[in-house]
Amino acid sequence: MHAWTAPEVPGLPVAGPSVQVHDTATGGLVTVAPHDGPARMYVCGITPYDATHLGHAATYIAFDLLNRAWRAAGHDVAYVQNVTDVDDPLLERATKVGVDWVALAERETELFRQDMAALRVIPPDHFVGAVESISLVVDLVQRLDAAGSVYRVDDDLYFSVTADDAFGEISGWDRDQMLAVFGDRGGDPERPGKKDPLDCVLWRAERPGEPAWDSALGRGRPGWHVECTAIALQYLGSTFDVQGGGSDLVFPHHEMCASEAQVAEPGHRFARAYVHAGMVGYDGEKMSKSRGNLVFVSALRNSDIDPAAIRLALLRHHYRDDWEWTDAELWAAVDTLADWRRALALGAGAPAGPVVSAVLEALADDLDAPTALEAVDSWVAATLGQDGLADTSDPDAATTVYRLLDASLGLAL
Ligand code: 5CA
Ligand code: ZN
Repeated sequence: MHAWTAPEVPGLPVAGPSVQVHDTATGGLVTVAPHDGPARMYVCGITPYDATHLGHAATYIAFDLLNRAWRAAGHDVAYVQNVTDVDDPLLERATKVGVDWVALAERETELFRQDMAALRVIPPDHFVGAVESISLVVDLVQRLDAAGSVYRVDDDLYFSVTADDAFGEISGWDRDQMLAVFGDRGGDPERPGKKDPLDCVLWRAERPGEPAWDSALGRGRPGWHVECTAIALQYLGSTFDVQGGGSDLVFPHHEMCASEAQVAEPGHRFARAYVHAGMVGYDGEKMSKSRGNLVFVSALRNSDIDPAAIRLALLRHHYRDDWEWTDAELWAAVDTLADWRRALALGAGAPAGPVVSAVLEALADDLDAPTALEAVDSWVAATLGQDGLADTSDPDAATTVYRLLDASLGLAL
């Protein structure tokens, strides 16, 4: 499917440093850089039944920082994102509100595109729906079957997690931890007939009233995890640099994706790094569609909030932290942007070189946007505040800082 309109990304006067991010699988910082060709990134996309709340926005902006840090370091980037446009939660919502599931998915996906464009998130090169990927999923399930890792419960097909010796290495969790969340995150640990409670559905046979497609696996629809595995393998190859998403995807989603891929492509690690954004909360709980405690990007946009202020408010938090959205932080961001625009309107200002280095270094160091923003705050304070700037004033400072904010932070002022 089509993505959204790409923002302009201006060039920078200097190249950024090589980029390090926190890898969940190893628990430490790793350098992420292309091995041959572009840097390759897969970020798990939305399930389009209730588009873009601020938690989604924070996660996609985090990976947008990585995209921009890679570009600043001189790399080309190949970026793929899926849309889970057929899955249980989407079908349940469509039934509940009495709309056609296809229409619901299309409407919410379109809203997501508009939100991402407004927030100046660089679009993926491939924005791929599950429905349009059914043949990829069927092929992959057949390969997994040939590798002996698929079995049947009634007419549903399951992946045997014991087929991958490395199962568990992404989350690092023990079985009790896995079992504690599996049922709440799309799994069915209690289903009779499974070989291991943690095994996951690859192909779900048709149920009355549910959509289904004819295939060599019988009539049915894809399971969730295998959708991302199939799309990533197709568009990025057997090994790529980063798989990303929110921390709610560490287990089972990214664990299952990795195991399925590693059974289908023996000897290849799926992603070199697994990068996870913290959860944004609101009113004391994780912001989630099932809890209904949502603040929508589109609602803020419809109230004439500058999307750059939304983006700035989100960037004030490190992407790995769990934190709570408050309206006060949004209003603070609105005020900050007014100050920044005043400083930039002066043209000349405090020397730009140090703020360029500080921002690029902070972002290359595990996407540390809060530190980058502090460097900008200091430049703004120095530019607005000082008498005696004349001696050190940089006549082109504003031009450089504009470009810096736009290219590396996605803030086009
Ligand atoms: N379609 C699947 C991924 S394949 C899915 O998780 N969809 S989602 O719509 O539920 O979430 C989309 C992305 O937003 C995921 O990366 C998810 O981890 C992230 N996300 C969801 N809720 C939050 C939240 N409260 N804070 C931060 N990120 C969130
Ligand atoms: Zn996914």
